[in-house]
Amino acid sequence: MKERLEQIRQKALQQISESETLEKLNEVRVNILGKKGELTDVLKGMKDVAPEDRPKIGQLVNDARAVIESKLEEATKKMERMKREMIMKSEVIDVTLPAQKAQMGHRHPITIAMEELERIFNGMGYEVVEGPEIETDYYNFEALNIPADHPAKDEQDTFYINGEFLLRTQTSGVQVHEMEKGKLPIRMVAPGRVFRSDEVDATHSPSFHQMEGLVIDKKITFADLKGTLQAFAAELFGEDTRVRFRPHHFNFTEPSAEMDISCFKCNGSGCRFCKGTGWIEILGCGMVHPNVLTMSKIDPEEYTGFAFGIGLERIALLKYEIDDMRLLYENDIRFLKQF
Ligand code: 2NM
Repeated sequence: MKERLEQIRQKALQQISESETLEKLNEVRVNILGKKGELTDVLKGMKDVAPEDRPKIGQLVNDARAVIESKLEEATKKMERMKREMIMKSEVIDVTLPAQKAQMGHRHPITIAMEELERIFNGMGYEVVEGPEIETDYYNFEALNIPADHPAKDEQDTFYINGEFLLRTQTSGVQVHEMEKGKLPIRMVAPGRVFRSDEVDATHSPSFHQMEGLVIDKKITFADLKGTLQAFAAELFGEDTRVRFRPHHFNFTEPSAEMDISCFKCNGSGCRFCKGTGWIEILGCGMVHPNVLTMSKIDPEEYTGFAFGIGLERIALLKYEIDDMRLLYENDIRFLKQF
C-alpha cells in the first residue's frame, strides 16, 4: 500500500511537470484526485487494511494528496501567468505611435468646376436649376428652333431612346421648361450631364457636362451679355482677363457668338498653351432667338434675353492644365487625389 502510494505520487509529480497546458493539468487532477482517480481508489481499499494500520495509511494518503494538490496549484498558477504574458505580448499596443492619417475624399475636378461656376453666377443673382437627362424631342430640339432636318438630330449625333425620347444633347430643355412657367424675369444657370454619340478621344466623350445660362427681361441687349460674360471670365480666370467675341451660328440664338479669353499663361502674347494665338475659346452665347421665345409663350416684342453654354470638362482641363479628357473619367485614384 505504501509503495503504491509512493508510485502514484511519483507518477503525479512527473505528469504535472510534463504538462504543457491547463487542460493537461486538469486531466492529471481528474485522473489522480478525482472521484474515480487513483488516490481515491487507494482510499477505497482501506477496508482491506488492518484496523491498527488504517490511521497511518490514512495519514500517508492525505500527505500524498496535499503534496499533489499543492504542486498542481503551483503549476496551474504558473501556466496561467505564462498564458497571460503571451497574450499581453501578442496584443501589445504602442500608444505612442502617431495616428494613421484619415483618408480624405476629394471632389472630382468636374464637380469643382461646376460648383465654382455656380458660385460665380449665384453671386450675380442667378438661380441654379436642374432638369431631367432624358428629354423629349420637343424640349431638346424643336423648342430650340432646331428643325427636323437639322444634322444635329441625326442618329449619328444623338442617342435616341425611341421616336419621342432621347438623352439630352444640351441642358437647354431645362431653360425651355423654365420659360414655359411664364414667371419673368428669368436669371438662371442649368448645370448637368449631356450626351452625344461621339467616339472617345482626348477631347471627346459620349457623356460630358455643361452649364447653360439664360437671362430674360425687358430691354436685355447684347451689351448685357458682353458685360456679364466679361465679369464671369474675370472672376474665373483673373481680373486682367480680356475677352473677345467671334461671330458664330446657333439655331437658338441670333446673333450668336463664341467667346475667347486672353491666354492666362502668356497673357496674350502667344504660347504653346494657346497654340500661339494668345486666345483660348471658352463658351458659346447669343441673344435668344425670337422663335424660341414665341414657342415658350414669351412675347419677343416685350422681352429679350441672352443665353450661353459652357463646357465644364473644358474648364476643368484648362484650370488644371490637363491635356487629355479621358483622365477625368477613368477614376484613377492617383489622378483624383491631386485635386
Ligand atoms: C449655348 C450657346 C448659346 C442656349 C440657348 C438657350 C435657350 F434655351 F435659351 F434657348 N439655352 N442655352 C445656348 C445659347 C447654349 O451653348 C453653347
